[in-house]
Amino acid sequence: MSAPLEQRRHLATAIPGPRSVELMGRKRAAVAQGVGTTMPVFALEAGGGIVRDVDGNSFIDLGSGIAVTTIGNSAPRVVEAVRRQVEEFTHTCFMVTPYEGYVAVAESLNELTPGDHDKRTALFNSGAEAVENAVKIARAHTKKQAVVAFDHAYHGRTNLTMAMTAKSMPYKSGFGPFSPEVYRAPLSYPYRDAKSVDGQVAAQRAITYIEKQVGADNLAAVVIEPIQGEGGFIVPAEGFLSGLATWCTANNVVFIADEVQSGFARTGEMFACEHDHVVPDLIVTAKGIAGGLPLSAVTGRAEMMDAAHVSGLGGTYGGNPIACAAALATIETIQADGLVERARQIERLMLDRLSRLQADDDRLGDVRGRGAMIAVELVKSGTDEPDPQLASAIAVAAHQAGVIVLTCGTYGNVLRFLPPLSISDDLLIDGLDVVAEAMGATQ
Ligand code: PLZ
Repeated sequence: MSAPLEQRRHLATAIPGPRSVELMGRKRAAVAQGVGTTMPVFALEAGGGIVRDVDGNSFIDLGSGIAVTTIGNSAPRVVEAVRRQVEEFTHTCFMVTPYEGYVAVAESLNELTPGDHDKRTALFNSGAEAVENAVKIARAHTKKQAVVAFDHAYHGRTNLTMAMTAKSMPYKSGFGPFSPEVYRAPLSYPYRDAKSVDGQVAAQRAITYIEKQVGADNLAAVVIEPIQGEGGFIVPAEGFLSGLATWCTANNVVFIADEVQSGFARTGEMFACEHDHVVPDLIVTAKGIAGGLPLSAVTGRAEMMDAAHVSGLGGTYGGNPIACAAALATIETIQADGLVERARQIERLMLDRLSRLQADDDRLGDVRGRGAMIAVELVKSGTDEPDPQLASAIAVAAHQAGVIVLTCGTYGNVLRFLPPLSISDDLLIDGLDVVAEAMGATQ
């Protein structure tokens, strides 16, 4: 085992350093430009709350590789489980000769996801692939075709999930035509909705739209992120998700929660829909599920999951044994280390710090989120007009000072914080101080 990574922000060179600059040159010459870069620094090692680059710079990680390394990079139980599995076998294809790890992950997900009904699980590789499969399952179960997604939604980059994703640039522009029978309904967006639009009103607004423009008789599934990720960490008003779920049940429509970003202890519950006491018919998980290894899942009501005929679901790598070993170790880590509670502590620390900043600076239009999924929506002073330039100026300044932060939002004006739950309070406070300083410097 290599020495543990020192948990300290440290800049050894200008950002990016010379070795990263050289590697960026090679990237430009070898990798398609469509695959973008948030920060032009190349990672060498990562763990706890730190990512160290090839020039010896140590960054505070407030991104977790987009909400993936929730339990921390190279988390000890994951490293050990993966090492053991790699030595035993790396792949057989679960559809050819099955193995226990896959079944154990399915059992865990059936147990951990909301609701005590009979459940089944199928495993895949990426979030988008799992969302696609959830839609396949809903169509097979209802024998209907239409799918409703929401304003600001993000569900992936495959053809069907591009259709379900709201934002054109950079995700969809020029890549159509998109899958048919996908409709978009209005979301509950408390910061931008009129005061009179509470959760129930927003749910009714969406339901009316769905009934009038799609028709429950045609609708297989409503797919929603319980807390939106790429769309801006939008937490819907209380009553919105439950209103939709109730309507779905009454209308033979499958209610699918896309918890790819919000799942696995990230928000201070194992799954974000638990905050609203909503039990989805199908729940899609990925990202935080396996400590960084590619794995995703669809878990849901047995009668719906089993609607797809034998061999109708699958894929060469879905539920790869190494990823399954990592997932089991990840789940064990969340439970043994009390990481759901840790996410709540992180929420208190971040909301407290960011609300104090907001009190002195009205460009922080909204501070929102749950657990270790917290964001600031930036606006022009004295207005609610989105300010994407400010968001990117702050992000770039934070990067230069040694903090990894990401932006998001339909208008690109949201700074989001997704620290690993393995980060120390000291690092988190230092990271937020850097962000605050970056914000101050733009005044
Ligand atoms: N559903 C809610 O957040 C992935 C996308 C990064 P994949 N979000 C990060 C990018 O720019 O590609 C995501 C998500 C939600 C689905 C997905 C898709 O998951 O594993 O990236 O396919």
